Amino acid sequence: IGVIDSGVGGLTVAKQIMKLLPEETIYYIGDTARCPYGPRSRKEVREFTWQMAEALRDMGVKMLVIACNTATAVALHSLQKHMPFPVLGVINAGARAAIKKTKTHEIVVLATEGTVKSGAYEEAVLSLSTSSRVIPLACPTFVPLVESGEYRSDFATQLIAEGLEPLRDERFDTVILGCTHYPILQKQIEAAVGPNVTVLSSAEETAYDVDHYLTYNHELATNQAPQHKFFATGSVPIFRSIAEDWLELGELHIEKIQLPYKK
Ligand code: I24
Ligand code: DGL
Repeated sequence: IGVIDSGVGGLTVAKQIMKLLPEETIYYIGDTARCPYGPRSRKEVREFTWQMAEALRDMGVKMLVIACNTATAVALHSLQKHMPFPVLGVINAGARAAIKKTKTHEIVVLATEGTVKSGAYEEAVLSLSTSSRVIPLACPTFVPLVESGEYRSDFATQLIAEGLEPLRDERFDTVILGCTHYPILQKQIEAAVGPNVTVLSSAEETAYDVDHYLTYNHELATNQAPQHKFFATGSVPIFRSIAEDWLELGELHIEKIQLPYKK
């Protein structure tokens, strides 16, 4: 299974897939040299995402998961049309889970600026449930907060409260974490929105989608010792320290990759 992301954040999605489907082999590309995608133009994000998909196509994956919400928002449909294997994104999975959960049909989506501007979550939610209302909120301080490593501090609690301030007068019962990094902040976001609101991670829902797809198509792997491979466009040692800390699988196979990729 190929997994692509703007950097290391998509490891939240990769981890959920590994947990649910431990016999699958993951090939992960993180475009760490050009991360973050959140503030970039649609054109750039689409081009970079295509380069990663083409690299994994040339490596022979059986399906592709776009772990990055920003990349899903702008590149999912074109990749689904042109790649020779199924392509899943993180947005539909999160939207579907929210529809199942909500009672009031008022759903908040927290995401990067790029994802919010694209309107992709509204589109996904409304295509499943026309009676739902989506309240999108860009939280541009959250990715830098996670990447600063200070996400457990009092400062973090305060920054999260400030970021969610625009929701003060809104009514909603469900929140979608529409960005790879936000599951790291899940506990604090839950505390900020209170006990009557369900907070859903697109990362976890995407793993269920992958499972359903492979089960239904009888394409599940049976490999007791899968040899995952990780590729980063930027520094391998930095990628290694974050990935090994996060995945807790011991020493990982990590290579530097150049995009566009030459076989
Ligand atoms: N978390 C993320 N990105 C980082 C980070 C982090 N540094 C500390 N932590 N850095 O994303 C991004 C900077 N780039 C520079 C170029 O090379 C790649 C990295 C979220 C990770 C989600 C799995 C905090 C941190 C960590 C380990 C696990 C989780 C985590 F160090 F939040
Ligand atoms: N991976 C991105 C997302 O899920 C967050 C980091 C970035 O902006 O590149 O939207």
